[in-house]
Amino acid sequence: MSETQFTPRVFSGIQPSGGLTLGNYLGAIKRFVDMQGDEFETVYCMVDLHAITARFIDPDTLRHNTRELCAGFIAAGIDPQQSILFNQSQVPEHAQLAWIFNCVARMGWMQRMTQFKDKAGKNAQNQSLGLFAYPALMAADILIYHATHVPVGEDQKQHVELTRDIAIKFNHDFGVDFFPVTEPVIEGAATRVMSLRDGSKKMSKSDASDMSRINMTDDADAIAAKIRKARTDPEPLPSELDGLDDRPEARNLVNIYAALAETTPEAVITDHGGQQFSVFKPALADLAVAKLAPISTEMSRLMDDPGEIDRILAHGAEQARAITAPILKRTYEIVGMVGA
Ligand code: AQP
Repeated sequence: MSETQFTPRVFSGIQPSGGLTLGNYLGAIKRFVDMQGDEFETVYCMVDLHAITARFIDPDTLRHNTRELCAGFIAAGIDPQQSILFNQSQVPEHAQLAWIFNCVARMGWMQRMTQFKDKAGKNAQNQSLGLFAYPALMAADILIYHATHVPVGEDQKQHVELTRDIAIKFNHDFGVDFFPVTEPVIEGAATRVMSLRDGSKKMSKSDASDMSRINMTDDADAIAAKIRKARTDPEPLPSELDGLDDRPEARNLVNIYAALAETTPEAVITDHGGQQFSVFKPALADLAVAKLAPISTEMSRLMDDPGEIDRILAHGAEQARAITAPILKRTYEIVGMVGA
């Protein structure tokens, strides 16, 4: 383990690959907000270079998604005065360090990444090289800040472990103690929000069915309709938490309730155990609307002034580069690049 004292610094990012979902909010953004404060420097990124790995998005849509994601961060409580907020492509050191990490990471490590297998499916030969190399870019995103903590949803755990392996191998190969061994922060009741249509699948912005997810831009009627139609089983909620063990859809709704109410699944079962879904779902819909509607209203207000969003992102990129430029320069020196 590292003996160097690194500045406590949080980095995390979200792809502007579509609209924000409740999964992104509960698994990531809400946690990002919780980590703002005196304990850490906080750096949050719209990872637009990642967003083109699965396929190129229409350019206007990508620009819209990036601005909307920034609006979502701010509407949910990320304060650009307190956190650095920017889009990845404007800080070139991310991609530059990623190249070095492409040369650190081993093919065998990358071939074990389950996200690539899930996204590529049976069509791996036809995927972009960028999708395969995604985790090395993610490691660069984190380590170009010497970030010590990364709040993510459960699905990103393996990528953070790979980031740790890359840091350890680089430090070992060059006999330095330069990159921190970053800690994943995977906490809370909703580290893996599942699809509303299939309790075995993660809620995702790219799922073909809009009914599978709650979008952060959905209005109250859409949120209530999606929760009402969410797939469940015919049994009432159990009176003990372990009664949810083989009931993934019911478990998902309880977890969502707990995360939105900032309580535990145990407490939700204490209050709602024994209820039919015809009673629990409207209670969940009311809670979701109460928590999400103010965010979506603020998002659309911010989206009325895209120039202001662009100014926030440009300022964030400048602040980010003040951290990343010296770290890249030192990396190049360690590796032996003349002129670094
Ligand atoms: N369903 C989820 N539950 C909890 N956390 C989630 N996250 C995503 N979905 C859930 C967390 O959100 C952060 C950003 O994820 P991302 O947008 O970079 O990529 P992703 O994980 O691939 O998310 P999506 O929605 O499934 O995007 P697409 O469809 O474009 O691939 C991460 O911290 C992630 O854990």
